[in-house]
Amino acid sequence: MADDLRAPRQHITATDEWSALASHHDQMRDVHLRDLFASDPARGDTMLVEAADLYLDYYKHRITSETIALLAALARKARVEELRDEMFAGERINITENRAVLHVALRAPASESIRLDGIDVVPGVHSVLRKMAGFADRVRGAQWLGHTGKKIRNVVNIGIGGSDLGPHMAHDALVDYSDRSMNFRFVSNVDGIDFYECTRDLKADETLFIVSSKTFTTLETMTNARTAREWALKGLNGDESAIAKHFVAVSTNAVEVANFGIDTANMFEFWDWVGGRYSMDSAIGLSLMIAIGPERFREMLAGFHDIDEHFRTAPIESNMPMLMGLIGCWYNNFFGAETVAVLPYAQYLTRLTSYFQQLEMESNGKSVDRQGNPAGLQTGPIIWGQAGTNGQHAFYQLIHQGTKLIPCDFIGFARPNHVVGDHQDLLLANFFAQTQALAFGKTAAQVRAEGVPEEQVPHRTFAGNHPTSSILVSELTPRTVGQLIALYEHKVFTQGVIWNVNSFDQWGVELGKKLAQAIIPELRCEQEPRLSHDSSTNALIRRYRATR
Ligand code: G6Q
Repeated sequence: MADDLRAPRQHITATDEWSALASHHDQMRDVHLRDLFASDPARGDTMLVEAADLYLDYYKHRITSETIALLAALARKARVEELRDEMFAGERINITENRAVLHVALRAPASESIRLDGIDVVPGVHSVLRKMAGFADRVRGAQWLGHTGKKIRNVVNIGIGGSDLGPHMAHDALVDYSDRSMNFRFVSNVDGIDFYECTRDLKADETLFIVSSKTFTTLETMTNARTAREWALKGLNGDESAIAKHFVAVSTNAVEVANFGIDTANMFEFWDWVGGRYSMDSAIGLSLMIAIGPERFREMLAGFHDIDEHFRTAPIESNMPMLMGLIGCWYNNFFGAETVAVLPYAQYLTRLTSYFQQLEMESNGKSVDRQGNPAGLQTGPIIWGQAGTNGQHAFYQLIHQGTKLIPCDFIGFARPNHVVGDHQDLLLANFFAQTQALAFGKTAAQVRAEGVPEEQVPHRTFAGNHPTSSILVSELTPRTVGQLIALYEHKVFTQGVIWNVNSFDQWGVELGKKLAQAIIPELRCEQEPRLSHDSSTNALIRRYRATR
């Protein structure tokens, strides 16, 4: 079936469904949210969707019920539902790597079965989960001790990209559920300062390194892992036999794990059908599981599964990830919006935006379609943002009064993890007020009515008509974190299908890696190397060698 994905097809922009949306856009382009709300006071009743513990309010979008109907027709034309079913059925929809895309199997209950080439992958997933749980419990319960018999107090995940951003983000999101007597650190950058800062106050005999790498060949991770090995040996009197108690691996590559010197009995496996950026709920989440415990980790998996089920079964018009994906296409492809701001009103979610940055930009940052032709339309937007309210005192100015259209996702929680005075009401009041201000702005007449001097009126007028989605969740828990991540995973999937790109490869990261390999010896060699790059790169290398 997945072979169909390569077959020539009508370009989505040449379909009647696209043309209908283009005509509809002509009518909607200049319509203001003020008018949409004024002309249809009951608008809100239809622009809400709930899925598990997530509540999405999409009233404040420059859409009508007709827009949703036309977008749903587009999704049907692009075969979003069929492709989704192929993903869940283990078809090799990652066509450029000839791989299935089965992160949904990572959170399938043991009672379910998902087949890949006729073999059910769910038992293997649960077997690894049990192995992780046993290990996490032993580390947390001080049954797994360091080489000198000390309790493990520090866990350092070494990984990068998909092997770092997910566990790091989720650890920070769920730190309130973690064992606070332990330290969890994440080393990713090949800049030695990352390793230095993460380990400078740690003792080797109390530290466990988890080397997380799907391939176990990634330059940054292997460099940091070797540095960690030296660091640990130095702190453990050079005793090589100590390594076994202080290093474990998460990988698909047992051969390289063994070559590095980690006993494969201490390797936690995952599979090539799990993409790096879709892997935080696989063994890549081992550091998180040690932090929050296996039970909480399973709650998070249940949250992912809640949204998988919603995505798999809800009709397009009430399917939260599909709606978010389609509304994103509306701005990206018809209004020409180039970016999306993700603004979590939750301090624990400070890393969420950079996690989504990889999820969305690595998945849909493509300019070639699945047939190998130029994509012929705008694909993935730039994702950016940071936790509110801080951004309000910084970049929100541009969203409110700049010249760019920036759709925003606001994310907030009704109940705080800890009640601190009346902070929560202030936080949420800001969230709601920002979406209001962005939508409705402030007219020149309103500004004048406040007695503002005439010369200041243009400066203090807000055009409004800036669209926002509001995602309100009852509480930040492992389960709701799982739900949120799955929501965005499936939103990205929906958009990738509309744009006809392969959301599951990432060839774009390859070129720079290869070129770096050529430059490394030129920086290391004693004698002045003969350089044959472009003149700018040659000059940079010479300057570096002369000034280091
Ligand atoms: C994610 C990408 C990429 C990958 C890293 C680390 O989807 O593939 O971010 O996760 O390059 O790769 P390894 O896990 O193989 O070290």
